[in-house]
Amino acid sequence: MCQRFTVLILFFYVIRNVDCANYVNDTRRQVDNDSRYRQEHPDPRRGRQSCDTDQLEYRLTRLEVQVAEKTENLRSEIREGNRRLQALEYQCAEVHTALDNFKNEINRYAEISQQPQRYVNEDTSRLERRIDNLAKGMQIFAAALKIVTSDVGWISKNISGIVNTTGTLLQEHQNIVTKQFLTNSLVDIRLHQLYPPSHATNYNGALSTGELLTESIPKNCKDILEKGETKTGIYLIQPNGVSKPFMVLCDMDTRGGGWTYIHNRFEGSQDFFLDMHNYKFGFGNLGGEFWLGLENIHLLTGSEVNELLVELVDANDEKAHAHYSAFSVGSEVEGYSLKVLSGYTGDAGDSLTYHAGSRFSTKDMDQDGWSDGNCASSHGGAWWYRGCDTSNLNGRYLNGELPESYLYTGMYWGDFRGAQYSLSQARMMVRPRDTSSSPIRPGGKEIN
Ligand SMILES: [Ca+2]
Repeated sequence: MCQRFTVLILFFYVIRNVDCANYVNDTRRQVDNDSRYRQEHPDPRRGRQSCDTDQLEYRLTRLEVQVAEKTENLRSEIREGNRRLQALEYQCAEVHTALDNFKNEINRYAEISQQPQRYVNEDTSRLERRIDNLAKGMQIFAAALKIVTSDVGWISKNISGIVNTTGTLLQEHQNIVTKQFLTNSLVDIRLHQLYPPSHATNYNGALSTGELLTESIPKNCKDILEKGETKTGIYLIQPNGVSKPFMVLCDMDTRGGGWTYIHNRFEGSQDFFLDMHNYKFGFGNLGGEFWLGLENIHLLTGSEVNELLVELVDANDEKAHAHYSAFSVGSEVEGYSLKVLSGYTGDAGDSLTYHAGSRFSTKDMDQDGWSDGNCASSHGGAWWYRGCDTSNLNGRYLNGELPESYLYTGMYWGDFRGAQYSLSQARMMVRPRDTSSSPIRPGGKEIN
């Protein structure tokens, strides 16, 4: 049993090491080749570069996610190995105890056999046979203990090896392409497209002042749509007053298009039970599930009034939406509050206005209106909590009806399927409000 377990550990250890080493080397080769190819073969068709960089971003983002998954798998195996090692050590302790019991029994029988006068009626030969059997049993146990001890030694050695390899892998991980590196590279590439080498002086100047960038890079997805880009996808934007552009996912198809995603969930692969640091700067993958980040959401919505579109899908693929004609998130100083929210229309029900004006709370930062606790930590999510109910699209991805004990903990929208239900898909998108629309009156209702 112990030997089979050791072989199993070794097998996983070897397979994982080969996988991870190959993956790191492949990734490096891929990035080096792409970089070398671009240098040696500049593409005269500038229009295609944007498409290529999108593909590069998508591919590298996927690779980054895969490395993270492999690393996590390796960590899980180490934890499992440690758990099994502890179980084995416990079994060894039990064997030791059994051996001690055998020794005591043998000593007792030996004592009896040396005092025949007290046990004159005992069958001496029967006692001797039992003693012989016990002695054989002891030998078997001793042999088994030797094997177990050897196995424990092997497992300990293997776990040490896995720990060392994991350390090496994590060091290697630092050296491969990261999402931040990728984003910065894409920004540089696109700036290079906007300002070719013949305008190097302007290009460099623009980087330091941001003036030329602000003029040339779209402010949001609606701006991109109005410039003629009608394809849903990832684009570079730079809202007013922002020094550094960033990437966003644009929806150019829904309800007129021009929507900038701030939240997207559809499969549960991304953990959303994260701290304020993650919610501030964003997490996930623009090509998959993600939270854009409170800072970016504030930059997008803080200086002009935006619409908010919330689209929901339940486990039976039934859809619903909630549209708010005015939405704005405050600054960090304001607790990234749900500063403006009004003008609900839709068929999902209004499960957000209840929270209007509330600050954003995470499991490590309680800014909610519940004085006895933290809604974000007790309900497994992060949201603009006033109280702990009505909605939380950052709750746990549990997909479907929930037992009563899971009330309020799923990814839910109270007026659509209730709080004892976790939706299958949810996305939130913003778009600058049409300036020809009616102004917003304090208190949330529109002036007609
Ligand atoms: Ca509280």
